Amino acid sequence: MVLVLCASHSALATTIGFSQVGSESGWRTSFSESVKAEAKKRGIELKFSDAQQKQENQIKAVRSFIAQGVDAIMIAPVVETGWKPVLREAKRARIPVVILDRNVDASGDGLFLTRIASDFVEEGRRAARWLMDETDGNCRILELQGTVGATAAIDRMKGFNEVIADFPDATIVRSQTGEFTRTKGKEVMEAMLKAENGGRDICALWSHNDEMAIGAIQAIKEAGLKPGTDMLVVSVDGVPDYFKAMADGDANATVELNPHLGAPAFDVIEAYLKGDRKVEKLITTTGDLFTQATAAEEYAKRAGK
Ligand code: GYE
Repeated sequence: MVLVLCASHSALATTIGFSQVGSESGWRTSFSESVKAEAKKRGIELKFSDAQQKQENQIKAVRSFIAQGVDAIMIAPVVETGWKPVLREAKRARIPVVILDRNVDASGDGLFLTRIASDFVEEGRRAARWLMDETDGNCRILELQGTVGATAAIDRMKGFNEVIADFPDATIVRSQTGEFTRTKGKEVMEAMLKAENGGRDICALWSHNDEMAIGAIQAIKEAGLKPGTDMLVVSVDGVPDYFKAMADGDANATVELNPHLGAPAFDVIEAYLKGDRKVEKLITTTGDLFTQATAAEEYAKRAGK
């Protein structure tokens, strides 16, 4: 499905195609909304395509953007692999491509202008450091992974594991994908709890995003445990619903992820189209870790937006 969101009538308007992963999480929805709002503000004609978490839909969308002769293409890829052929097609058509959020395994091939993303490895490290502090490095952990093959899942796992490797009494006892969604997070958590004696000997849940953690919190409650107390919950994103869960005592910590990737992406594209060829290959954003201590006030700030 390709939707034209902002049809500017000016002949000089820039037309940009944006292939988005889907709407699997609150963070993703904020990201899409912020790109649409920013395009509107700048008078950019944005062709927005929701891939419903399927790379094949993304590749089709990108081909259709190329066929329509857009001025630039932005891709927020589902997974890292399998991008080179379509990126080569865009290059042949001389359409600049900007990668947003997760990565593609085509760095160094000159197939895209730049990538704008946060440092997912560092997010995993921050989550782990908080948990190791909180538990003195003694913790049996359940892990909910994001989408298999997605940079956000690969790198968060890497960063987290790197930190806990220094703590012999910290172990990940079970790790499964919850595909970054609330429904799957709950379902997989139910199964993991069942397999782990109802979760009685589990000290924490480490979830690759807030959405799965929120689903899992429900599963923990249904198993008769108190999330946030009997089992600590740490994740990434910082969506309003998770701040609410922290304020209610059901969750403990999250590393915030900036969803406002539209403005820097449009800046790069507009500069490039004006002839500026000095573009950095990677533009990173970083977020802080938040805990229950400030959750209520942070929720009030975010819920009002
Ligand atoms: O954390 C999650 C989303 O790719 C970093 O994808 C992103 C992740 C984000 O669905 O909520």
